[in-house]
Amino acid sequence: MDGYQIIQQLRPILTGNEVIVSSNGNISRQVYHYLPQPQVYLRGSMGLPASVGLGVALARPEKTVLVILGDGNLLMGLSSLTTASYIRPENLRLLILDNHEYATTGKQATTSKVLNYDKLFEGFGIPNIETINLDDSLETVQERLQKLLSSSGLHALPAIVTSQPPKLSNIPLHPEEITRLQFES
Ligand SMILES: Cc1ncc(C[n+]2csc(CCOP(=O)(O)OP(=O)(O)O)c2C)c(N)n1
Repeated sequence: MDGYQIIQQLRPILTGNEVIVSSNGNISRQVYHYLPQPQVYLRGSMGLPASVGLGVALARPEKTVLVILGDGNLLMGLSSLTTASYIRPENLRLLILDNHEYATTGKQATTSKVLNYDKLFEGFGIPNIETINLDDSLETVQERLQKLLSSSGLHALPAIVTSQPPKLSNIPLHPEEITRLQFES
């Protein structure tokens, strides 16, 4: 399954009480185009989605904060996982869309193929939902996404995805506007 198909699968299970923080590039564009607006669309800040998600989770304790990030972003900001685990906000969830590449900038390979997500998250002390794999059925994908959102406390869900993102236009919002829309809603 492509990352954007996974993002689309979220649509029917969102309750309206979530804030989504999406990583820069394709993922933010997909979240902007396929999921209800407004969300926190990062347009830069590569490596920082989990840190931003942690901040939003602390600022909005009444919301479930779902961070959706690519493997390039995860690898660039790995240290943020220790902070998230240490502070452990009840309302923070991480969904990793791992296509083994920097798809946004021309499909250069990342190093994520060597990652063992079970051990990685175990090491960081973050409970993870069983990884979504390429050949998983739609039902399995939906079940794991549902589990991520409904599990209590900090959880992560890695998803291995193929890379065929649709060409999507840029998000027509300035970062300051994105922040304002979020905190006014
Ligand atoms: C510090 C920094 N380095 C590089 C970039 C350029 N850049 C923007 S998006 C991106 C790829 C992000 O990769 P990933 O998180 O795996 O998401 P994907 O594009 O595969 O969906 C890169 C390298 C940047 N914005 N900031």
